[in-house]
Amino acid sequence: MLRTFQEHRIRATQLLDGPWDLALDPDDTGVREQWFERFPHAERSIYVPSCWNNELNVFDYEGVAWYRRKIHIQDAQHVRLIFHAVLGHADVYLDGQHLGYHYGGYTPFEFVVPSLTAGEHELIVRTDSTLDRLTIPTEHVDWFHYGGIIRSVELQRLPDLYIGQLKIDYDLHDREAEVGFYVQIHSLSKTAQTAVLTLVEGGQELHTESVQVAAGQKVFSTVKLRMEDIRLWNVGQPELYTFQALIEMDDKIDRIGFRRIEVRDHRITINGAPVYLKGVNRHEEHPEWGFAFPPKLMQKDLAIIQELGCNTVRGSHYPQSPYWLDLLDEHGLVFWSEIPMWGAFLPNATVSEPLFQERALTMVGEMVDLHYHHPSVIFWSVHNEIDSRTPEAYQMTERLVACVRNRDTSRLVTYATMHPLEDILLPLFDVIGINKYYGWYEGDVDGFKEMLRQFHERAEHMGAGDKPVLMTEFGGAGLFGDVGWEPRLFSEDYQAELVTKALTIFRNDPKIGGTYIWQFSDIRGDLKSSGQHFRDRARSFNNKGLVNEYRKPKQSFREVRRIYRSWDEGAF
Ligand code: ADA
Repeated sequence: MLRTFQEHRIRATQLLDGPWDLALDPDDTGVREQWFERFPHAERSIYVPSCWNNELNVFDYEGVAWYRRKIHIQDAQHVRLIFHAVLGHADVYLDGQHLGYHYGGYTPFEFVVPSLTAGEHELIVRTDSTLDRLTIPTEHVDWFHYGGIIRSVELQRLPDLYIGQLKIDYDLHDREAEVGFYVQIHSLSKTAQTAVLTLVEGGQELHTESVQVAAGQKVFSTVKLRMEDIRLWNVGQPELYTFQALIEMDDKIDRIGFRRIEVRDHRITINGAPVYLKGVNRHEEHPEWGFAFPPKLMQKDLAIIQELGCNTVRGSHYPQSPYWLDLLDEHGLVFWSEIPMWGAFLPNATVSEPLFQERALTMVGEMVDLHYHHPSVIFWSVHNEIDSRTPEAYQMTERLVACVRNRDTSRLVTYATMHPLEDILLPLFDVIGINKYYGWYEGDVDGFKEMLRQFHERAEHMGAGDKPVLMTEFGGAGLFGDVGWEPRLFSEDYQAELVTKALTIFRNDPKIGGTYIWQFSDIRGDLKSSGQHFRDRARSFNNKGLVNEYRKPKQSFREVRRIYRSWDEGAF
């Protein structure tokens, strides 16, 4: 299931979930034909969506893999194939014809195939999960990056005139909104057509108009409507509006929430009121599913995160599933969305490479497009822990921030720095995220106090002293079940004490607007890129979770629950 609500009532859609043929191609020798001639009956079958690294004997496989399945088309028709997420490089072939290529991992891409004939068709996807110096993330990354088709592939049947896109935005003044609807209508017809476009909300027709579409063309229709007595979305107050754009043979449904995001006095404000952010970093990952995280478990993650007393989640380190964001929208938690540019060991030379930058810009654009309607998303983050001390980083970051602001000015643009005392990027952002591990990788937990003192001074000096600062990562490992009388390194006790002390320090700093503990759950580590430093990944896991990888609570969970629940959102 892709969303918690139906996106189409008229358009016929089908998920191609289920068994696909899979052939691994470790030497990258195959052209498409050779592969499936060599494996006419397929090497193995794999359930899509999934990650192949969760199957037997492919635990560590990084490289090329071919997927294949048949699709059956009843009567000749136009079809749209949407790949909701394929890790790394993806090439798609239909009946031997190359439909296109996509690079990414966590955002959808699609192909429209007009007039596909009735009968059986062969769909093949070549995926390549290889990381190198110009992929995002690069070969140096500290989470297991997996391979495969991780979100559903969707087959839609399109009429001659169809809705290509529905984008909704608004200007909010108190409880009045000017709402803009941008509807893209495409024609696959050989003759000019007229569409009657209707906009509906809550069973009520808001607007109707005729739109002329020339043969084979697309038109944008812009409709501006004033809405009054708006029910505002906020933390713990998940007021949502569902809109449907309709033409005769087609429709598209989407959902938004009305709220205003700003910053004031080192705080994030929603609808004018400050919200202190109590959060965790969440990887959308599980030992059985990898990144193909099932909706049922998302519901459980949400329940645990709510139990913890959180009002926010950072989606570390890539755009997470729309289903997950639907849940956050519906329960009134706010979300930080980011692209997988993970920089702790990213060579500085890489950030100036045109291909690297182009990939990053595409990823940022696709992230914003994917999550644009979710009221829970209030931060767009462009990178994590790159070397933010250099002119190369500045130049690339300027481009990324401009790319976000060109698409969306209603949210805050941010990043997470690991060099707070030397960082030159502070002025580029609305909000600064700091990742630091006092009490784990460096010094004593009290080191946070001096670091923050110096940071605030420096931020002031750089003209960035007013910006809200969020502690976006801090924490330490605690091996599940290792409980004792004293806080030894790697014990649950040590982790609980470290996190508790750190939270108290941040809470007493009026310039800190919120905290995201590293991390919600233990995750699988990436051993290939592990240097000496990552010898601390016992069990090959990053063990800094408040819950283990099966979501069982550690002592730190109970301590954080006590603390977060005692903090009132608006009280600071
Ligand atoms: C970094 C990084 C995280 C994780 C963490 C850790 O801050 O952003 O992805 O690797 O360190 O556990 O060391």
